[in-house]
Amino acid sequence: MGGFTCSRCGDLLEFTRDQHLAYAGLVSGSEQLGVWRYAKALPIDSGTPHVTLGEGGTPLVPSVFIAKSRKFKALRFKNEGQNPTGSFKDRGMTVAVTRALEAGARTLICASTGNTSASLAAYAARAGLRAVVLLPAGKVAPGKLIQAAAHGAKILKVDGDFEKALGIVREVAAADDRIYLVNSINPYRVEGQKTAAFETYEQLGRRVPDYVVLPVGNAGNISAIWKGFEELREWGITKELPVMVGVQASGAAPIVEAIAERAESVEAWAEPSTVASAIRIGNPASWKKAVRAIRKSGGTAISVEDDEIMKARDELASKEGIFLEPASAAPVAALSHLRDLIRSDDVVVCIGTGSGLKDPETVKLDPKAMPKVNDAPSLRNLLSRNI
Ligand code: AN7
Repeated sequence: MGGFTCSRCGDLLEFTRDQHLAYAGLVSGSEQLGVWRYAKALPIDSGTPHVTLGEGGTPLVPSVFIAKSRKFKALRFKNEGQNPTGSFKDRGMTVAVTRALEAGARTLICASTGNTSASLAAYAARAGLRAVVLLPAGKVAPGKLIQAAAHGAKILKVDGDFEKALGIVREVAAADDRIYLVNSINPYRVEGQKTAAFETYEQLGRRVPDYVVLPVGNAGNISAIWKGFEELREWGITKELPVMVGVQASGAAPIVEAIAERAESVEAWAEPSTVASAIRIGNPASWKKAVRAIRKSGGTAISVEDDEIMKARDELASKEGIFLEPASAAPVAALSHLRDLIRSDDVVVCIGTGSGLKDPETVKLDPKAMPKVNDAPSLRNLLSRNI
C-alpha cells in the first residue's frame, strides 16, 4: 500500500498540520495519559474505532542511584518497557494498525530486529488482520520471537541483517495495494510515537526537558519524539525545545559517524554488530530526519561500547529497579560521556525504549550457583551469613 516516499524527491513522507492546537485543544481532558489522549494531533478520522491495548501513559521515573553516581540532579527514565508489548513500538503501532483498518488493509507486514514484530503481532491480532514479519535469522532476542509467535504472526527469516529484510518488505509493499507496511518509514507510526514527547511535557509539569537521550537504530523514534516537541512549540504551547542526543552502539554507529564528520548524508555500515540487537542497524531508513533533529536541536550523537551498555543495563536493574533491554540502557551508558555537555541541574530524560524481559539470554544466571534450601534451619543459616 504505497512506499511512503515522495514521488518527486524520494524522501520519506511525513504529516504536516496547519491547524494549531492550544494545550486545552491538544489534550482530551477526560482521557487518561496515553497515545489517544492526543487524538486531535493524530491523523485518524474522529469516527474511526481505535485498535488499542492501552499504550502510552508510561511512568517518568526519577533516577536515584544513577543520578547521584553521574552527578545529575534531575535525571528521569521514561519507562517505555511498560507498554502493552513491552516497548515504545506500541505507540506507533496503535495508530498504524488503526489506519490500516480504516484504509481496508488485510495483510500487515514489517521487517524487524524484534520489537516491531512483537508489537505488530499483538495489534494485528487485536484487529483481526494477518501479520507477516520478516526477521534476521538467528539475531532476534528470544522473548520478542516468542511474542510474535504467541500473537499468531507468520514469522519469516532472512539470511542477513535488518536492512536486507526492510529492503524486501518495502519492495513488496510498494507494489501491492493489499499489503500494508508498518515499519517506522510509515508516517502513521511516527505520529503515534511523537506522543512520548507530549506525555513527557505533561509529566514534567508542563515543561520540556533540557535533554532527551535515546537509543537510535533505524532512527524513527528520535525523529518522532523531536516532531512531538516541535509541534508543541509550533502551537505555542511551549517556547522551549529539548536538545536531542542519539546513542548508538560502537559496532553500529553510522549516525554518530555522520554527525562527527558533519557529513551531508549517512554512509551505511555493512556489518553492524552489537550485543544490543534491537539497534543492530547499519543503514537507518530515517537518517535524514534524525540528523536534522539532532542538528536543529543543537544536539549530538555518541556511541558506547557493548560492555558499557551491559554495565548500564545491570545498574539500572540492580540499583534503580528498572529492567530494560540492552539497547534501552545505551542512553544511561552514554551519560558519563555527556558530563561536559550537560549541566548537573539540567532536566535530562532517558528514553527506556523496551523491557529487559525480552532479552533474557543477556542476563548472567547460573542455576548451579543458587544455594538449595529445603528447611528453615538452612535458610536461617544462610541468612546469618549475610548472603
Ligand atoms: C528497544 O523492532 O528497529 O531508532 O525492528 O527495539 O526508531 O529504530 C527496534 C528499534 C531502540 C531503535 N530501542 O529505535 C525493530 C526496531 C529498542 C528498539 C530502538 C529499537 P529506532
